[in-house]
Amino acid sequence: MSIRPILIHPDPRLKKLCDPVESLSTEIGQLAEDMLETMYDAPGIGLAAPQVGVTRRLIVMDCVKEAEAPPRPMVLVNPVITWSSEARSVYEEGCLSIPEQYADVERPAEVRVRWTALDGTTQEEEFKGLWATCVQHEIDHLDGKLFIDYLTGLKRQMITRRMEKLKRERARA
Ligand code: K2U
Ligand code: ZN
Repeated sequence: MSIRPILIHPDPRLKKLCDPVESLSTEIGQLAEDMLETMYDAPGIGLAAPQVGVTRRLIVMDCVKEAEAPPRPMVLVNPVITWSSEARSVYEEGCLSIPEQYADVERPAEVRVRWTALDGTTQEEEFKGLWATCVQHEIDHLDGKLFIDYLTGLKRQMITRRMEKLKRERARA
C-alpha cells in the first residue's frame, strides 16, 4: 500500500485517452489498492488512474458521506456508461488534479455503468446523486477530459493559469 503523487493540471498525461486494462494482474490490484489509499488520504470521493500517472482505464470511488455509515470502496476496471437519464443535475465539482477550484457542471442525473471487478466478474449498476456525478467525472478522466472542459474558455484559462502558478511555486519550495 502506498500513497502515490497526484498529477496537477496542466499535464499531458491528464489529457490522454487511456488504454483498456487487458488482464487483472497483481500490478492492477496493487494500483487499485494504492489509488484507494491515495483517494482517502487526499481526501476525495473518487480517483482515476491517469491522475496518478497511469494511463489505464481504472477508477476508484467511495461517495459515502454519512460519517457513521460504513465506507463503500469501489474499483471499476474498464467502466462503460450503458445508459444516461434525460434528466440532468448540476453539481459544484472539484478535482484532485485541479486543487481548490470549483465550478458548476451539468451532467445526466442518473447513469448505468458496466465494468469488470477485480475478481473478474462483470458488474452493472445504476448510479444517482453524488455517485452519478462522481462516476461520470472519473470516466471523463479516462478519456482525457477534465471538469474545466465544460466551462467557458475564459474560466478554463483562468483556472489553468492559477494551476501553472501553483506548480511554479511548488517547484520553488
Ligand atoms: O477525480 C477527482 O479528482 C476526484 C474528485 C471526484 C469528484 C469531483 C467532483 C464531484 C464529485 C466527485 C474528488 O473527490 S474532488 C473532492 C470533491 C468531493 C466532493 C465534491 C466535490 C469535490
Ligand atoms: Zn478529477
